Amino acid sequence: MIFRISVVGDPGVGKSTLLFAYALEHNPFSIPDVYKKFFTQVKLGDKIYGTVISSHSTVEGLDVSTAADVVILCFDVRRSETLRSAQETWIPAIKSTTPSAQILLAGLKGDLREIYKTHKRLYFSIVGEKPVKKKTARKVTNTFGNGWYMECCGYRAHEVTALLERAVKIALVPKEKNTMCCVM
Ligand SMILES: Nc1nc2c(ncn2[C@@H]2O[C@H](COP(=O)(O)OP(=O)(O)OP(=O)(O)O)[C@@H](O)[C@H]2O)c(=O)[nH]1
Ligand SMILES: [Mg+2]
Repeated sequence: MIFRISVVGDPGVGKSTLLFAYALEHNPFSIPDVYKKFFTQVKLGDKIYGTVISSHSTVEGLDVSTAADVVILCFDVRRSETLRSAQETWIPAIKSTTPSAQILLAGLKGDLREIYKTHKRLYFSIVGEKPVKKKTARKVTNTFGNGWYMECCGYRAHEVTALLERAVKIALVPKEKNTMCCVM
């Protein structure tokens, strides 16, 4: 069985960095085209799942041909407008083009939240707004009803791996069962 995972979100939220980090960690001897589509193997326990990962920065890039089992919908925790865009633009587009896809919301650049905690004034002077609250992001998951939200920093291989593994775990369970039993 081969799963299809699509990593989507506004330009600049960190999708390519995330995929490059994953590819480098797990396929260090190949140079996959993380900017479009690549094949990888995701290991869960003693099982290996073939997975095709694609990436899109505009909703126009989504259509039936790009249908995914799981869409990792990314936003930048530093830029609240990217979460708004996830809610107002991406979720409706995913629902209309690939209604069978399950959505996992991902807050990228999680390291910046830590910088905010330790260097509030400096962070403010550079970014000009507080990081998006986790609870605000979780509320957005109500739009698609499963409560799945994860944060990750694209520079930390273990966090990137955890995100991709989570997506494959979601793909393993049919949508109807996932909505009946919400795991987080
Ligand atoms: N601090 C921090 N910066 C990041 C992280 N991930 C990506 N960036 C930076 O954010 C910028 C955009 O990252 P990309 O990975 O190119 O973003 P993208 O979503 O692929 O952008 P498009 O291809 O334009 O859609 C780059 O300057 C990255 O170095 C992260 O986890 N933490
Ligand atoms: Mg990119």
